[in-house]
Amino acid sequence: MNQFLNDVISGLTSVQKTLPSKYFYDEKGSRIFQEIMALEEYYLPECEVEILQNSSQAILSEIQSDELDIIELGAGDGSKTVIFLKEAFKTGKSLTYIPMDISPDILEINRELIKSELPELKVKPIPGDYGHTSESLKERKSPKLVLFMGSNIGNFPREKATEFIRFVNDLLQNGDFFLMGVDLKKNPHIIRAAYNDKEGVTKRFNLNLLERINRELDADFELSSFEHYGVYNPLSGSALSFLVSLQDQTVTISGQKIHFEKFETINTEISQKYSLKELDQIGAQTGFSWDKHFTDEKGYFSLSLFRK
Ligand code: AVJ
Repeated sequence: MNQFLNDVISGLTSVQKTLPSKYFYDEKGSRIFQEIMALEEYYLPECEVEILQNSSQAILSEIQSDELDIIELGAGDGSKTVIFLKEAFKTGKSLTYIPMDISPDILEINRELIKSELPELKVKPIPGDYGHTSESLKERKSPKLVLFMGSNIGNFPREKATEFIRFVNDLLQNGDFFLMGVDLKKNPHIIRAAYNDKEGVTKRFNLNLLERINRELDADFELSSFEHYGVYNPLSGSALSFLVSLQDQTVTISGQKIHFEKFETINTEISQKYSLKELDQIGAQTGFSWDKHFTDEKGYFSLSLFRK
């Protein structure tokens, strides 16, 4: 069974056509995402790095223990986490870093980076997705700190995000911690611009999803007849990305025909934004006893620490 094909067909035969954003990240998509992270308009990474540089010590001082397992969900290349790990190392705690990611390739890059910057740190990478690896996580002894950075939580709609945080809470014992990077509600113009960059990198990122379907699922999307559309709705706090069909057209995917009306849209991504108040509520709803927010100077982004 091909999960990718199933997900694509099921998304494109829904009344509102959708495609899951997790499929953005093939090799080419991951490279385009690196370009997004370097964009002037895409403020998220630099805010998170600022917080890591200024607040890692304060975050660590909340965690009183000589030993600590640091588990990172969706770890990626580890280039931001290493800032935190260096500070953690300085505290003299006995640390084990457990990066998890669906991509074994990125875990290899992560391993190299950590090895060169922190050669003495114990590292135990686990490849796989969150569901499959939760058992091995539960087995690890406390105290634990679970990291979920980069506002990856934003890719879940609100309800699913709460479900996910409850799932994380379930992996923890009383006294364990969860540190989550969250993009905050702010001037809507700034959020809108982050998903509508001048150079059109985000547009390429979106269109690569169709290109990937052409490559991997024997499809014939005509890329020039789809356009990128990004909006932010301050009422719901969601930034949404769409691909708009510029004409009435039929596409064939592994032998299956999918029809697009002129200006019909495919929703390709949600990037949900939160306020600190909403994060407090979510923390309480998902079984945490308290939370504390560490933000950048401008108040654009939060590293929120939750204690079970
Ligand atoms: C990696 C999910 C945090 O939603 O901001 C960037 C992905 N999409 N530009 C985000 C993304 C378009 C990003 N996350």
